[in-house]
Amino acid sequence: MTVNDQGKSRHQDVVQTVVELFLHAGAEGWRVGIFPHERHDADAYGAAMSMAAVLESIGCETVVILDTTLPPSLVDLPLLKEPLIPELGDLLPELDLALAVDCHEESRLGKRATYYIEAPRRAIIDHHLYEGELPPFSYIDDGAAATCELCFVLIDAIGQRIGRSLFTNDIAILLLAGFVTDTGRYTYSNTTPRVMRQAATLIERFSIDLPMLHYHLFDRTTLGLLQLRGSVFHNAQCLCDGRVITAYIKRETLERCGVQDDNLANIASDLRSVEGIEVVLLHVETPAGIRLNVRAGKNFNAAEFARRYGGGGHARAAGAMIKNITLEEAIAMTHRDIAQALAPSE
Ligand SMILES: [Mn+2]
Repeated sequence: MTVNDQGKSRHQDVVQTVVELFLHAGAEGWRVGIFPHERHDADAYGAAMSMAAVLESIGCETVVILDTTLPPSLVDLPLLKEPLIPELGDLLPELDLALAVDCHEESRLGKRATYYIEAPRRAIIDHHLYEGELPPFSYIDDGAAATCELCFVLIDAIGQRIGRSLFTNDIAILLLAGFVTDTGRYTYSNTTPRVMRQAATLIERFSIDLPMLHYHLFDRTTLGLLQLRGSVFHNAQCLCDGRVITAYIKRETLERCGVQDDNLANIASDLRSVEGIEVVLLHVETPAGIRLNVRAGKNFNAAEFARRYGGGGHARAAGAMIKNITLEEAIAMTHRDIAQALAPSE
């Protein structure tokens, strides 16, 4: 059952069906395994942790199953359940129900997919676009800004059925974390009136330190990372009549600033904010070669450009590793190629 192409009453039916399943699971003391998508973000984590707490409070036993330890931006969120990480050697108990949150395809679960598939029953809470057949207990609404928005609906509905509210201060923090990250602090086009009403309700009912929550999720950085960003912004230059912005990061700068290679993802996106820019080229000197990060607006295909160098990715964000070449040579080559790619065809 899904809701995206159906009316409001249908939506209510799906919510009721999933609520009944959870109440039955609680009454029977089922063990529920909760599976957020791989490399979980705040929405997936918030949905998994809050549903674990709610299902426990109605009688279930729960396990939250992750593929990796928490990224730094999430370590200050409430940990309501110590997660199991099979890839780090944790053994999984037998499950009565597997619940996928913030995803619905097995492929989004990585190596954990086998545990999910082997469970005798499956359910889904998700807000991504879907295709094809889904198992019966699938609460998927691609009009929702976040999976946490759908968790709010479910937690509220379960509470109404049993006559006591199941929201807690920790659950409020987890749901808000999902809301603000998936909506980019309520700025993306997916922001719904409902998610803002839910946020208002949580802020009204609980004492939430919003500045601290946002600091941990978005703003926290290190002096080294700031200095690295400074050096990138300093060497950035525009090409092709201001349609392209290009910059580089030298190995020695990374070392001097004490920044890990995997901490750089946002810098290329930051460069995209420059007015009039259609394409970003960020060159990073790594031990394996020159990594090229490409970001593009809707009139340029970043993946196609990255494929010139054996890379790939998405139309808006792509990358390639250019081997056996110096930083200077790589920059000269990509500058020549981007000018050619953007030149009007004759
Ligand atoms: Mn999400």
